[in-house]
Amino acid sequence: MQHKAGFVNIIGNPNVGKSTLMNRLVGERLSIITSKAQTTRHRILGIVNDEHYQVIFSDTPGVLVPHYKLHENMMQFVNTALQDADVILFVTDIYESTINHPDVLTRLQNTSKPVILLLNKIDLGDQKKAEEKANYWHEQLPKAEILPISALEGFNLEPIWKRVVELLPENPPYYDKEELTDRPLRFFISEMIREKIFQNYNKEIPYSTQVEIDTYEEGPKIDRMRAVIYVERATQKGIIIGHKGEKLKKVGIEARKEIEKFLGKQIHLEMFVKVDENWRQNEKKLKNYGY
Ligand SMILES: Nc1nc2c(ncn2[C@@H]2O[C@H](COP(=O)(O)OP(=O)(O)O)[C@@H](O)[C@H]2O)c(=O)[nH]1
Ligand SMILES: [Mg+2]
Repeated sequence: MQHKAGFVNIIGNPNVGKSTLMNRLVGERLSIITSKAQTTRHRILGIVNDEHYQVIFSDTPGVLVPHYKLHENMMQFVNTALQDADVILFVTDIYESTINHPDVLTRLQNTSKPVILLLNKIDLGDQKKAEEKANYWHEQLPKAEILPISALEGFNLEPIWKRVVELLPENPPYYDKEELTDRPLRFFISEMIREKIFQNYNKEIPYSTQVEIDTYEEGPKIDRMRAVIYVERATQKGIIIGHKGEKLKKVGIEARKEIEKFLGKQIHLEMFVKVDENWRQNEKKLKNYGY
């Protein structure tokens, strides 16, 4: 049997469950998940290896019409993912009936790549609603295979696996078979902190925040790390820290627990808040932060 390998790219509007699905399929918590839109800012790879195949899943930012330079760069991740996919997993849910950006629908209609349309959050609706949506999407994307799923509850994910492996092209592995992702540990740690920021602050705060891991020292029993939280304005710094530092402390405790679970080891986490004026609008700063 020839070895199969390929890129299976997960695309869709914000909040439909792309990151939840990716983590389910990969079996690790690589992508952060919150109830807020635009949590995922990068393209994140999750690699699943078997003796006979290598599936490289990509989680991507939600499709949107850009308002910030950061958004433009986020959409760039989506566009590349549409281009280099061997299989496209287009995720929508039982409530949605549009794609936020018209170009993305056109590209899905015209692509020669196989598209599997996943109607997610089936756990929240009835059969009738799911059928309505399935009919609607069948008209929009006649070539797509449609599967109702619940990423959250792990419902109906087996057929995705089956089809994905069938559709994978014959290729040698692209990545080392031991590898789970292409990103360094520090990236995932900063993402876990960002997740807690999304969960603890409102309005523009989470969106104005960037997290960098400054130092990381591995120890035999405990790893020590220092994170810098960047915000766009001085007023936001005060909000992040909160009265007597209570708010930041809460974020720190929650993030530490998450990171310890991920690493399977105790950590010491130090956090600082700094202002980086209007970083979201500055191409050079965005590059620097990896966008
Ligand atoms: N009820 C339900 N909620 C889901 C499901 N999948 C994801 N969610 C929730 O939808 C929200 C957005 O999920 P996320 O994976 O971050 O979506 P993304 O923005 O597309 O990556 C989170 O609150 C998830 O818990 C599902 O199958 N059923
Ligand atoms: Mg996401």
